[in-house]
Amino acid sequence: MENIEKLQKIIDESKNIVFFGGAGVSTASNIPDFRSSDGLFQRKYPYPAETMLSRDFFKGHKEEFYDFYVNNMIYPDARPNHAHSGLAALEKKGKLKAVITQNIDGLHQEAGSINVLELHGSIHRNYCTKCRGFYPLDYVLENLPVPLCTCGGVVKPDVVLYGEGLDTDTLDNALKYISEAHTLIIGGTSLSVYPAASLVNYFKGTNLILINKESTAMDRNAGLLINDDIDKVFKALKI
Ligand code: CNA
Repeated sequence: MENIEKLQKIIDESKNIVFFGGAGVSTASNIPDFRSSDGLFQRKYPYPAETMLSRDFFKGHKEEFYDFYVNNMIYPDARPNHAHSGLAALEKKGKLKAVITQNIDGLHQEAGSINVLELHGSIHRNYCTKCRGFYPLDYVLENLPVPLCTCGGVVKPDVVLYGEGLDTDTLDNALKYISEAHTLIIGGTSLSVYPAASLVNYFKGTNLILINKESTAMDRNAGLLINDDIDKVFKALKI
């Protein structure tokens, strides 16, 4: 409770908050993360999850890729939780300047957040590898095992696969928001996927807050460390 009061005070007094988050933000929405004890990386598949979500695997095994991707990364019934809605409310109040996320689930936007920088893309955007035409998620789900464009090209999710680079404009923008922030809240990320995780090193503001159920490499740098469920933490805040 003491930590929540401290966080509440920081939020009340901050005018330039930026949030940097990961898969742990959506576990309370029933989307498993990668590295928790019940995360995707603990399950048994024909190949490691990182292999099945790689650029090379997409190129060489499209049907297996889509089977794995649709069954493990797509949760059409997932709804935003208190963390998503709390961040959207902070933006509306003019306190939060950006949500920078490694998530691909679109739940921040569904909760009402406007300025969302998706470092790893989104399941909701899909494009034809031949003519670059864009398709929504429904099109992919309705055209399995391998969705094809009307031009005959293969449709690929606009998601950064292992082995692919991040969009440089999104990275630059994220870096700008973090380096100008007064308060940085890092939540629900193991901070182990690069280059995304290195962005937090550009923070030079006053309050570095870390919210995670487990420990991370950044714990010692945090001014306020909250080892708890981020959904519970945001539920307890008055925004
Ligand atoms: P990760 O490496 O799986 O780490 C998740 C972190 O969140 C861990 O440190 C957990 O301890 C922590 N955590 C889990 N649940 C909670 C909770 N309720 N409250 C607080 N902390 C919690 O995931 P990262 O995001 O760090 O790694 C980046 C990958 C995961 C990105 O490339 C994503 O695309 C990818 N991913 C995204 C989703 C999604 O979009 N929802 C789901 C699974 C994986």
